[in-house]
Amino acid sequence: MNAAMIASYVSPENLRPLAGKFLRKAAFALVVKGVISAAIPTACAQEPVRQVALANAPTISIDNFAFSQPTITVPAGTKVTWVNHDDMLHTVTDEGKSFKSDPLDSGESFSHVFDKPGTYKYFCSLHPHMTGTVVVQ
Ligand SMILES: [Cu+2]
Repeated sequence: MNAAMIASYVSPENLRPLAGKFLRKAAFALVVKGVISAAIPTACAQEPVRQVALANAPTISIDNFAFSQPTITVPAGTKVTWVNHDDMLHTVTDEGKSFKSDPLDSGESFSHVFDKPGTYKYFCSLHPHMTGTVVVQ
């Protein structure tokens, strides 16, 4: 291979298609990166805050002789609050006897902090057909 052959091989005409392909790839990568980095901050900024708020202080309503969330799953250390919205006394009573509220009048609430992982089935001792479960992870 002589100098003239090498020169023609690496001439701009030969390099241009390669360079064009490379530049298109690079531009595409930048666009994709831009779209992703533009989308991530909003998703990351909002999601954890909402999840933490829900995870830290879940509230279960008692309405029409039922617990509004029959089953909830929370991390250990979570404080769960029940609020009675019925015009009727209800209790929140653990089957395993680890917690038990006094009879709650309309508008009254009861809270319990779940420190130990496990499945806690509870009911209303005045209306035992009212049941719920707290799963602590
Ligand atoms: Cu009840």
